[in-house]
Amino acid sequence: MRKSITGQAFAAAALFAVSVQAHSGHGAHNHHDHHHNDGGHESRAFPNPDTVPVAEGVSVNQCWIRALPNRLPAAAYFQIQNTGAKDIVLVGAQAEGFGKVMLHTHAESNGMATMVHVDEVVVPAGGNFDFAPRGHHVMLEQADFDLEIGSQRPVTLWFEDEGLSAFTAQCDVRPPGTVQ
Ligand SMILES: [Cu+2]
Repeated sequence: MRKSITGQAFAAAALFAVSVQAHSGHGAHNHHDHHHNDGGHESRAFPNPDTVPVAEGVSVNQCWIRALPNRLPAAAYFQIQNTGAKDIVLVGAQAEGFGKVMLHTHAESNGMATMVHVDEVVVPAGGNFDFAPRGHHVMLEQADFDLEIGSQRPVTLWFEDEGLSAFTAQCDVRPPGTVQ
């Protein structure tokens, strides 16, 4: 069951574009009823990150992935730092081995916690933005392998200005119960 929540105002709405899709009725992080076709929110296609410049003044730190068993959707968390003089706009993410990668945040709808798709996140010049549990996360879905606790996996974040730039972070894979 999905419904549009276009136009709904969130507390942090100033920081990210209006989300257009709610994942209603889910438990905290169980996206197991996702279908392949997600009503217009297929992962955006990005080129090979090696072919685009590294985002200037941008770093992605302390990245980790909360793994779930049985290849259930996992979530990646990190801090984006922008030491540059211009705001930067995160427009997507990509991760090897996952068929679908999306920017998500949490929101409340009719008293129910839901996850909503985020089109972009602005990281202000000289500022930072946290992807953290209960907030923004990169949803990693349709894994074609088992995430191994203690290993590292690359997650690429895409930024858009006049053109695309990328930053690939190595993310520590942590157990399901990890909260920090
Ligand atoms: Cu999510």
